[in-house]
Amino acid sequence: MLKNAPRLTHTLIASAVLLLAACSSQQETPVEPIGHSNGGILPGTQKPEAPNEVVSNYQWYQTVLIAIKANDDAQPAQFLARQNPSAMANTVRNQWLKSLGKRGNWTLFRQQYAQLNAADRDQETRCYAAFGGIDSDRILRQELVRELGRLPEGCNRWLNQAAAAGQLNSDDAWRRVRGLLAANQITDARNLAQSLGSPLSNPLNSSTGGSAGAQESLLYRVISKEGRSQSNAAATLQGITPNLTPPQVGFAWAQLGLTQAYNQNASNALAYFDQADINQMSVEMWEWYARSALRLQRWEKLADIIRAMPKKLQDDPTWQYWLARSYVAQGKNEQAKSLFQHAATSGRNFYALLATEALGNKADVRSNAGESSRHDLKKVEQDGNINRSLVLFNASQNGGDWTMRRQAQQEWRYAIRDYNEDTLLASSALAEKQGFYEMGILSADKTNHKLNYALRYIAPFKNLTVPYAQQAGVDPAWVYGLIRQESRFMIGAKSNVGATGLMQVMPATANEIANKLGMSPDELHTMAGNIRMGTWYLGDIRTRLGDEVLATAGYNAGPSRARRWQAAAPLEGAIYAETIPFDETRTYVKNVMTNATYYANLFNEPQTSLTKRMGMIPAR
Ligand code: BLG
Repeated sequence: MLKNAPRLTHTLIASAVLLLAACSSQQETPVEPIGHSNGGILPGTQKPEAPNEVVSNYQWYQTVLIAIKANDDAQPAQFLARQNPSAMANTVRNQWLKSLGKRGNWTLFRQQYAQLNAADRDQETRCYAAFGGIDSDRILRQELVRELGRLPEGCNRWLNQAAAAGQLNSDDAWRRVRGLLAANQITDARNLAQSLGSPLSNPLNSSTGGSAGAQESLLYRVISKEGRSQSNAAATLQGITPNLTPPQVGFAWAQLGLTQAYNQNASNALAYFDQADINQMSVEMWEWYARSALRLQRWEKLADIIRAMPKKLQDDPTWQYWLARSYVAQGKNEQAKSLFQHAATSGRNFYALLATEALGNKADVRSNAGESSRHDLKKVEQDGNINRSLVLFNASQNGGDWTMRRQAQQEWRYAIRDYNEDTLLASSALAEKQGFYEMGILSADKTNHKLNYALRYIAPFKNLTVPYAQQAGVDPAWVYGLIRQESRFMIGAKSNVGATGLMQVMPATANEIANKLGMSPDELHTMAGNIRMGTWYLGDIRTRLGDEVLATAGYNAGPSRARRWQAAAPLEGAIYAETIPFDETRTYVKNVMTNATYYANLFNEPQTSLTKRMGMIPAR
């Protein structure tokens, strides 16, 4: 699966180096951007730039990013002075601001910050603005101090400053210290505790408690990666409980619950979560608390947990759906119905569709939006931002330059950010026509009222996909659902770990497949070879595991893991999927199966129900 765009090494183009030489005059005073950035031309309505201008701007952009890393202020200033508003310009300004903030150049920071629209300021830029006293951002501060994991450097610096000034809610701040310790972010934990006026012990493990910092260090014995995986972790926690505060103990139980849940010891997980302090729990902990009850099908318990969740999480279609199911199990059908209705209107996600089916309806693939009007198409075609994106997309195709492709995607997102549903659909049609499939899907997926299913669920390359699917004995709708999730139809896509092509086959897996089929491993890189390998593998693991849901999980995480996640008794497929302990695979299985159902409906295949597709998973 691809989280963002594929990564390929990018070689600096010779002309970019020339540009670097031409533009790098470190001594020059930074100049103010002229013209476009703030006033005059509205973003999105500028005249299209000529292709060679787009490409040379992109090359210049790359050299500017390198210059910013070397603390150069002249190059970003010159670059920004000569750009139309664009994703590139926003990135440069954000990167430059962070460099200025890091170096404490607040005069220049103030000038540049004012030129970046509030919506275009990234999180760390906002942190530096607050750190430098340029903007006060109380809401962001409250959000950040509730984060348990890693934050960018500028945000940590700001939080430490606020902690030292007594501006942080101290319960939240100490909770963050705990979260950082559990996430093995020791330096950040130490800095925050220090700023709160009570340093952690050194070494951490030596602590016997005492001050706040010493108590947190004592807690580390249980919540650290090593500590929490010991079989006697719960007993250790009970032993040190007299030396700790209730929030510390309540955090540790949640952490131990989480560890048990990830190891699929649902009973232990529930017992530990039950002792947790709910104010200490993160979203991740809440979800695993609920998943543990779900895995055991303890429906009343599940309902209690969901109803105690923070409001925002409770409103997620996932938990709306499972709360409804819990009501059904308890015979409370009326209460269930209104929750199903709510989940069913949340879009076209896994739970929206399951809820739709629970209400007796089926996936609706009738488009209520047809072809875009000439007017809308023209508007999109003449949008300077779309033009920039497409020029970069086409240029990236020539040399297989994935860094440039990623920038083309960024420019597309930037172009469509304020589009209405008509222009979104027109942009989707344009992208699809150009073969810029991932952005065609992105644009079509963003509409909520005007729906075009042919654009949402495109099915290119049918001449290869359908015959290979049939040859492997697998459902073409399933294959399309999988490709849409794996690569969004990007030819030559590569994931962070090396999975390749439309079907994202790993080189090691490709070698095995090639061996069995008498193919050359290099065929992984051809369109036909990739599809042949992927469909065959899918069919093979489906036969071995005996189930489509298991095979989907196995395709992504490996067949032996998919098998290990099976329960001792037959288990509903949706419960199996929701309790997969790998984040990537859990999301993946739900998306692939939902996509497959939409494709099956569009292809007029017989199996049009997601509920039936998910089915029951046999016992391990
Ligand atoms: C899968 C392999 C499995 C392999 C697992 O990895 O690749 N599937 C294919 O090659 C089709 O064979 O199982 S194993 O042989 O038992 O080890 C586990 O190694 C591919 C996955 C990996 C994943 N995509 C297909 O789903 C991937 O690229 N993940 C990284 C995503 S990202 O770039 O970090 O966002």
